[in-house]
Amino acid sequence: MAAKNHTEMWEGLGLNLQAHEGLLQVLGKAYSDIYLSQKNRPAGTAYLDFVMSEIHGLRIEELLEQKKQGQKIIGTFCLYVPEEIILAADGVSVGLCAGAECATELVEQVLPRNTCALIKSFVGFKLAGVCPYVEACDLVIGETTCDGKTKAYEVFSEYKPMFVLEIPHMKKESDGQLWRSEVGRLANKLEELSGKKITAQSLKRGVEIVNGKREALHRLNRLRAADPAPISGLDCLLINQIQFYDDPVRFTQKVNELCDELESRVAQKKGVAPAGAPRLLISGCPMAAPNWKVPYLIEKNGAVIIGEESCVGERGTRNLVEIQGAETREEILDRIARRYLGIDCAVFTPNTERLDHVSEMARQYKADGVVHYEIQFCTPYTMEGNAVRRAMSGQGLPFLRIETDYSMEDAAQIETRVQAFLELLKK
Ligand code: BJ8
Repeated sequence: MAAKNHTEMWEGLGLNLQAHEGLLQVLGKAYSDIYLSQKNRPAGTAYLDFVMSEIHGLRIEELLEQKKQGQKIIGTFCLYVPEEIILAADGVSVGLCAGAECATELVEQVLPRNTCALIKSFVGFKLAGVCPYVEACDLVIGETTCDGKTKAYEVFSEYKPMFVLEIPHMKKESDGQLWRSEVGRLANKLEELSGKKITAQSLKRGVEIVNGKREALHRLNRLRAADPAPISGLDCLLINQIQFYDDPVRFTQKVNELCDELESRVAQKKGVAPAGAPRLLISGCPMAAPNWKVPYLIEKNGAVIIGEESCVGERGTRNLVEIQGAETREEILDRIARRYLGIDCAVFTPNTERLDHVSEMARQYKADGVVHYEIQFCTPYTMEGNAVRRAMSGQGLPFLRIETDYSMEDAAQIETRVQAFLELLKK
């Protein structure tokens, strides 16, 4: 995919060059078939095309340059890891969740076959030696969210230095205290790794950067909900995926520029699909890059996705860290901890906030139907699927559950179900 030759850099990172080349070819083809074939895209999406064309090239060059300047590269797998604290330690945060099948045979030698595709994918990318982000990391932060991830990190720690955060599964006062102490432990670890003090001032700067990024995404969420939709759900998903790789300040600026363009498209009623096209909300498991299968099958059949209740979507970005009145390092860490414990991941029990949030998004964005996206073998989200169905039927909203993995084997079957669902919405 990359225009410049980065072979030397990839070799220096220890990538398996042949397997990596194969991956880039598959990715480049998928991107061209799914993204570049879209009609009426806003001009600002050229930035997304550029980032994707250099996702293993120029961005890695930047990271390696930052490393040379003494900054630490920190890999993460979950929204529970506060980027604000990484930035406050002068680090760079990169998301390592992966959305493509990779080295399945090798993975199944170290993980059970019936592990979710997301976990198999990140382990596969490491075992196959095809991810320059993993190789560039100085430290990888895991978390005790679902059992699959928790145990997979034990395996992963055989290959990379890891630090695992304990995430409570309830939200009682004692859970809040445990979580706050974990946030403090993370700050101490990052100070030790970077040799840089985390101060109230550096935390404030981290909060300002990450809040700015989330505010830009809130603006995008409001604009994309117009009818006709000024931008596709596929492009919005990609923006949400890129936020985990791109420099946060540049990303915020680019999203805001795109939003300026979307404002004028909304005013001119210029859409990517005709006004009145079926509007679907997606809810469920995160779709890490390059997992585009289900949104592609939905939008290619004439519907528009007007929101994602997902960690690669609004679940991850909706709340800001409120630091008004917090002055000291510890007070700001309190606020950060509070904000993150508010994330309504399905690993929590009870988790009624998530049902409220899906309902609120469906109402606010005037969804015609909801698609619940479940990665096969993901117990938390698959279990919650019934509760989401009940909540949606209480609102009179048609609901479709799709349980799948990262392969394309079931694409035709999913497409048929999507088409039948869209027919139902017309009635
Ligand atoms: S805060 S959703 S990013 S844990 S799909 S690995 S849950 S078996 S990804 Fe997640 Fe953090 Fe929660 Fe968000 Fe397990 Fe399910 Fe696989 Fe999952």
